[in-house]
Amino acid sequence: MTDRLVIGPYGDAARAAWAEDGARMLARLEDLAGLPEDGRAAVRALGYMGHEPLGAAQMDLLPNLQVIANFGVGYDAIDVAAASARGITVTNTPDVLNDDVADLAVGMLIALNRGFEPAIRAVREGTWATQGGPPLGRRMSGRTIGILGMGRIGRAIADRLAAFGCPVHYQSRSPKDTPGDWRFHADPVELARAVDDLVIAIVGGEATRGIVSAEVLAALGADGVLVNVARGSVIDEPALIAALEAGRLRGAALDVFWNEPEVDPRLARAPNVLPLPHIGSATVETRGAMLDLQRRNLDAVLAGRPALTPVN
Ligand code: 8YV
Repeated sequence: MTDRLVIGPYGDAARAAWAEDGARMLARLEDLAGLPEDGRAAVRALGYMGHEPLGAAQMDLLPNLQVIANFGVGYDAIDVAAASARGITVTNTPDVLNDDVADLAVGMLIALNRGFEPAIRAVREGTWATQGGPPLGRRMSGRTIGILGMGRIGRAIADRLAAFGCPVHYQSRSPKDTPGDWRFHADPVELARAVDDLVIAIVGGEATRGIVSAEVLAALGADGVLVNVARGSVIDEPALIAALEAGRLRGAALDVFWNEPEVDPRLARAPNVLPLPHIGSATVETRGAMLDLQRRNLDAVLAGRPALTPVN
């Protein structure tokens, strides 16, 4: 009976790697309860890929669990306090995805400001020939950009934007060691008021739920665009929909949503929204590096060594 259990919608390459490790695989968290008791008792290491809440109820189904290795840097789906109370180590996959998520955020900002979507449509639907090109976009280089959350990913985004000549402002719990001309704001509303566009790179979880409030959106203003590569939970989604529908915000590029993979049709279909299916880390290179780190975390704990990237 195997001591490794893996849960989540892994692709073929990852499934082959887990099979090499002798891991048992389940597609969904809810399948856990269907495992026989002796199979659950054998599990000492759990690899998790997903955003469904994994809490005390699931942990108690695995009485000998020593480690939960999350496939992702954000571990807001996992009840870390419940894990700690049970002596379970939780690990994540930091750093290996910084470049991909930052590349995507900058791409989203350019795509919104330059109007990629109406431009692509003009070619595909033939209106370029009949009605001329799409409406003019806006210059992205030089726009003042606010970054909400100056962690490792926020920093990678800001470094790229600095190269575009964009003045950088940011909000985080405390000022960070950044180039001298980057401006710190303690308050998200103040940050939104000071910038043209806002990029969200803050951690998810209860502490940041709804931090991008109606007030923040109002402060960003009708010429502003919003980019979210963090978690859907950080935005007050109904307030965002209202602002977009009323033209109180120029646009939003969203890689994450409240109820993903279900997306509110008002966001999925709005012409001023660029919706993406949570692809921040979704490259061959980065997903491979994330899997490697996740597997090495499981191996380390099972071998009695310290985890490589623990969060508790
Ligand atoms: C997901 C992510 O892990 O790293 C994170 O926090 O959100 C992503 O990389 C990935 O989509 C698998 O769910």
